[in-house]
Amino acid sequence: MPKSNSKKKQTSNAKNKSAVTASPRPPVSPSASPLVGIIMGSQSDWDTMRNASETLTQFGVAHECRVISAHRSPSLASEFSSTAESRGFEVIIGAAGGAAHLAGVLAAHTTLPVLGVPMRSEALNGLDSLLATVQMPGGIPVATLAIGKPGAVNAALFAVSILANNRPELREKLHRFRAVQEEKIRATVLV
Ligand code: AIR
Repeated sequence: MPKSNSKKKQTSNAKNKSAVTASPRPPVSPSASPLVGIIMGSQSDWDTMRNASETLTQFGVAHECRVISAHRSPSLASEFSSTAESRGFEVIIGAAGGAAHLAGVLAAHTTLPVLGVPMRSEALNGLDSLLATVQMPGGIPVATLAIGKPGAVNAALFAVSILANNRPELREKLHRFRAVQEEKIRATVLV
């Protein structure tokens, strides 16, 4: 992970944003001091998970996006998760489809909060991913969000809520986000 002299943990990283919008691949190390790890089981999950990355960027939250498979690269999954806390991460988002064990495996190796996002699968439309992610045994929690894009966006918003517990400026941004959201609904006119 590249280091930077920046003292700020939440940065609106312009370089990161252009990588997110211009590249079809998840950026591996988009910011110097990432607070949130967005981990996905395959490159094919990026189209969905870029929504999580873009939401965090909108809030100015430094994050890192990576492809790590619980099945195809199990030792990388345990290595990432078991060292995440000491590297300054505060929340991990784990997204996978089908036999979606990634979030659970990440959670098994850390006490950081792990948010699971089930990917919409071809065979079962994401029901397999949902059940594989949500049905954790008691003792190792994964907070599971909705299937697909709404889950990706909400995982990022949930991560912001967690970080906002001791960052008043993020709490304020969340209040503003909700106010704008409500204002759009109030202003909606059906023709
Ligand atoms: N996957 C990858 N390793 C383990 C799992 N469960 C998931 C990915 C992706 C799906 O398998 O998260 O949603 C299909 O991956 P691919 O690479 O075949 O497109």
